[in-house]
Amino acid sequence: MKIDLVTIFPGILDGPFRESMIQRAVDKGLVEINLVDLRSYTHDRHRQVDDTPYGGGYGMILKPEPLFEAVEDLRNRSGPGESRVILLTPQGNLFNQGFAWRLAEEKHLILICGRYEGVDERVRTSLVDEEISIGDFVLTGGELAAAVVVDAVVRLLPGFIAEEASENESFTGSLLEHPHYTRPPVFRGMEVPSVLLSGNHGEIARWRRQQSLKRTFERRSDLLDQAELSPDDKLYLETIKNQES
Ligand code: 9D3
Repeated sequence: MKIDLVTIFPGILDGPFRESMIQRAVDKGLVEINLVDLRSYTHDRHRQVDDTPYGGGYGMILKPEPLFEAVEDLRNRSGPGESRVILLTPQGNLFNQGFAWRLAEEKHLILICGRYEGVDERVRTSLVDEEISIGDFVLTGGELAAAVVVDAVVRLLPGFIAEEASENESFTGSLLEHPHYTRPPVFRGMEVPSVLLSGNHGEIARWRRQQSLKRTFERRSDLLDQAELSPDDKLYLETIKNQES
């Protein structure tokens, strides 16, 4: 897979990818990541990438010319129809694990990091295939959102981690994790649940499943609607609900 990130602040994205597990994926040849400075696609003396909004108002808008030139240049380096152009914007579709799985199938992603008050509407309507937001909070630009998307997608690429670790986690349809413990068995008076020290693998699996169900019920009951629940699971959830009332 190839990922191009188009930004006016390549420095923001330099560190996150070079420091992390993502660099390991690059070293292994699973993915090629390019930081593309939007300013290198300007032709004027001031290397201007933004301008004031028509009709007046506050803030600046990313101009269409450098973005079109950048994306067209990057696209030409892949085969026809192989590139998917994505704009990071607060108005985009909410990113989730299913979205990440879908993007992990692509050959070439071109991620445009929005800045200022936004991008010229013609970029949206005739250059961009898809718009993504990473959540309902306000960032100063799309760079950190793009880093989140790249991180979530690259770890799904075949060869990144032991397959069993990722295959079981569609997240949609899954539960929150059970509690984890490691040594020591007693830390500042806080004990590890004795079942985990028992060596009884059937009991341990049952305890973990019930802890997952309890946690999901308490914190994210919305996830239970899509979860695959066995008759035992449903019985256990009933007993928790009855305890509450
Ligand atoms: C004051 C005007 N803002 C309304 C809330 C518009 C605005 C434009 C651009 C606010 C933030 C930004 C910069 N954010 C992004 O480019 C962005 C983002 C985000 O802010 N939250 C979640 N996901 C994303 S993806 C890109």
